[in-house]
Amino acid sequence: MRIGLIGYKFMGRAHSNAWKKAPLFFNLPSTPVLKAVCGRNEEQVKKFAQQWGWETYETNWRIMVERPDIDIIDIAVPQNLHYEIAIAAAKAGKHIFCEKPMAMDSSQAEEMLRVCEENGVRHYLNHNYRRVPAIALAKRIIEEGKVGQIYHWRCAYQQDWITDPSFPLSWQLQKEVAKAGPQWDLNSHCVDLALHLIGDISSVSAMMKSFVTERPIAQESGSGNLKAEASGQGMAKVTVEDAALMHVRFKNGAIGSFEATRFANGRKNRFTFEIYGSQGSITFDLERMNELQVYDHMDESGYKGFKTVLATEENHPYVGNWWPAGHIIGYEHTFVHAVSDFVKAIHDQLPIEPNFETGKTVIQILEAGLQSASEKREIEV
Ligand code: SOE
Repeated sequence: MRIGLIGYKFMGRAHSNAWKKAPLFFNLPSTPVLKAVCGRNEEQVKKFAQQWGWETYETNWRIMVERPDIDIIDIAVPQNLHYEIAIAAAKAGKHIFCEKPMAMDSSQAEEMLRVCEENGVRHYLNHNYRRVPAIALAKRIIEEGKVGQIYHWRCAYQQDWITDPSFPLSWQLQKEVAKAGPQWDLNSHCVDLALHLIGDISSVSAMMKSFVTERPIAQESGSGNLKAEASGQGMAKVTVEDAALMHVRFKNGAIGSFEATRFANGRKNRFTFEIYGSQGSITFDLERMNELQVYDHMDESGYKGFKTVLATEENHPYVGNWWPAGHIIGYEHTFVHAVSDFVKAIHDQLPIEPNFETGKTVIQILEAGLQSASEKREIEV
């Protein structure tokens, strides 16, 4: 399967690593070939191609999606470009591996899904945390009925990379490019997992907050890896929120909370969730991503308590392909799991999630959150 990657910054690196590693660690029915990478800056994209082993490069994504020697288009650019690229790629008959958040709004998401279906191409949306072994284990435990009826979902995604008011106005802080702040970037992950682990959401009430409303204008090129440099051209308005809080009702009767912020000083990329049910409970913390905390309400009285399961044993999802038990894995491995599953899904014609259908639902919920915050009322989804 010949890959064409669009974008070569933070996610471009994570995806390149994944395509390279997947056939080495997973028994794939077809080997990904790193055919071409695309970026606007020729000097930089050429260097990237050489460093990461991409056979060729392009500087125009429209040329890239039409290339007959490419089977899969991997979209690793900001979300304002996903719609146009995905539609063109689907029309050109390419399968699509797309970074999150899927799109700028639900009508874009709906059309992306429709055009993929009409053209018979496969689509995968990279909410990579579903493929953290400990999270896949949480799913298994819930499906086995060990949590029972779920009452609560409680989730927080906390970062601190923009708390300094002199951090420049990078693309993530501009509405035209990012659509929203942590509501889109971080809560998209959280909502995807809530749908996966708990179930459908029926209503949303939300609150958004901006703490710093003006920032130095950034250099246009951006430097990737959540960094940016000021251009020296003065200040401009921040057009997205810095923090987003949501409360939801699930269709199965559970209730849930989401806290997504870039203003939690000291928290670099802390993603935690807690699930409380009639038979047991589960908690997860991305900063300890190989572990799952599991509470069994049926344990003998006097011996009840959360236990730490180290999700690195051979019978835990994905990890048997890596190292012996206890030899932990990290962030980048989730991308390897994702591309491996995608290659298998295409080759063996298996279903795969999350996909554009899931993404459309996620975007509808995030949108309802923005609407709820601006109208100050609960919104039915
Ligand atoms: C930045 O907030 C970011 O890189 C997200 O865009 C990713 O999806 C998340 O995995 C880590 O944080």
